[in-house]
Amino acid sequence: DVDLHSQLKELIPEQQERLKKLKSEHGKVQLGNITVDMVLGGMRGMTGLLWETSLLDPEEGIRFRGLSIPECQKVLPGVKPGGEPLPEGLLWLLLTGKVPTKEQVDALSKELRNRATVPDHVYKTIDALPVTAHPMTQFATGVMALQVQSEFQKAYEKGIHKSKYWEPTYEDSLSLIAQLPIVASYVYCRIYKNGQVIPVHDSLDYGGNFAHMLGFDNPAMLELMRLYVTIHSDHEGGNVSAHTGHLVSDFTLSIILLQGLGRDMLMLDLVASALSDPYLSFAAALNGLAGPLHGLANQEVLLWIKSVVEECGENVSKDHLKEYVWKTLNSGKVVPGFGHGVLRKTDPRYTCQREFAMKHLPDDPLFKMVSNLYEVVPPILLELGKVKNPWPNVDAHSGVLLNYYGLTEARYYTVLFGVSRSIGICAQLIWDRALGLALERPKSVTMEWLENYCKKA
Ligand code: NMX
Ligand code: MLT
Repeated sequence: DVDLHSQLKELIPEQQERLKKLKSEHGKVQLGNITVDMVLGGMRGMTGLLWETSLLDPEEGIRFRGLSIPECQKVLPGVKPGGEPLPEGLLWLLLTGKVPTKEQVDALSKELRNRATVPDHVYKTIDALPVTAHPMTQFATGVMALQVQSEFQKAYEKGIHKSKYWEPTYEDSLSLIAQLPIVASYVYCRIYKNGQVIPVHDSLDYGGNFAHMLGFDNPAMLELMRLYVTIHSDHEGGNVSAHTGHLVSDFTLSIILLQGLGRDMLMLDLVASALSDPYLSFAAALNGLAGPLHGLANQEVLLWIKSVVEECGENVSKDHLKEYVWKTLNSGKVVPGFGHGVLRKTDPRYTCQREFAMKHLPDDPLFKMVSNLYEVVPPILLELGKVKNPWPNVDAHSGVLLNYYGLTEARYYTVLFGVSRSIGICAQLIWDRALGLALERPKSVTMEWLENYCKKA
């Protein structure tokens, strides 16, 4: 069967049974002890979420439905045999747990193209913002404006039965994933190309089409975009954006654009209400991704590298690089692209981008600098004595690849991350609804509560 929806329909009852069994047979099994350090340390190391689509191992990195990145590169269909994986194939894998055939992926590419239309009011909403607004602000605002179309919201208002929640969530999710490259490329063209937008191509795949709409038709850049979207799609459930999307699907976060009294005004309206639709949830996730310790780090890395070039030139020596790293640290800043909340080794997403660079741009001076940073930064971070993971993460590498193919506008990079992340967040959101996962509401305590508790412990 080439239809993703029918595959999912078949799978859902067996997974619902599986969860029921897990709850009834093992509901009381303990998963670990919570320490005060964990409460004070951003819940690091605390197992507290169910996330079906991917799992992160601290040493080995991410596995999508059990498959590592090199395995995905091997088994997921590409445009040509041996090519980079098509993100649609990954979406299929995340949703069904099965590796799709090329035929299934082609059908999904077509379905996404068919859903790729954006109503006019979305552009007008974005246009109400100053062109100088950060690309992530423009992008998230566009996503909020898309929400007007939500099938889930309409169905909920009509009184849909909870057993059917997953169906309009599926509809919204696929439409949202399909629409995002259009909104994202609109933002790009608005800011950097005087508003000259490029329409959706009528036969290209998802990643290829996105690169095309940004104005890039070099086949290597199209391959890079397929790889980029695939590896940025999902990183289990506890990272800031995925967790926000999952959590906020229990709360409505709406940005309302008011165009009254002759001036534009942006107002943030936080309404507590269960079951926010995929548009609302994903807009919230984007706002989390826009933080510099999370998705914005890809922008920060390239800007940092460019500041090195400005000060020391492209062929900076390792000793000079060391000095620059220390200067960054001594001015109270982080070295962007290094470290991680869970990983304790080099991020395999970094490694596969490094392999891409060695194949396609081995002599690029900025790639050489990234390679030198790989040698120079970890020992310095270790010397600080507090950094738990001195190794590079995904963001340490992505910018120089994009820059090489002409996508040089670093402030835009997190939008690319955002488009990619929709695939993981939406896939899990469909399962959240299919499995009827509980509203998330952990307990918080005060310092006084902790002090009293510890006195008695
Ligand atoms: N440069 C300088 N200091 C660092 C770095 C770094 N790259 N990484 C960690 N530290 C510091 C951290 O700020 C903390 O200092 P303090 O106790 O003074 O607050 C200390 O080391 C311990 O932090 P960790 O437990 O190692 O890291 P944590 O889990 O808190 O944070 C990151 C993880 C990713 C936020 C952190 O490593 C970081 O700030 N890295 C740079 C930004 C970055 O690359 N973010 C992208 C992550 C990937 N993504 O796309 O989301
Ligand atoms: C991510 O891709 O979400 C980042 O690596 C951050 C994380 O996993 O915490």
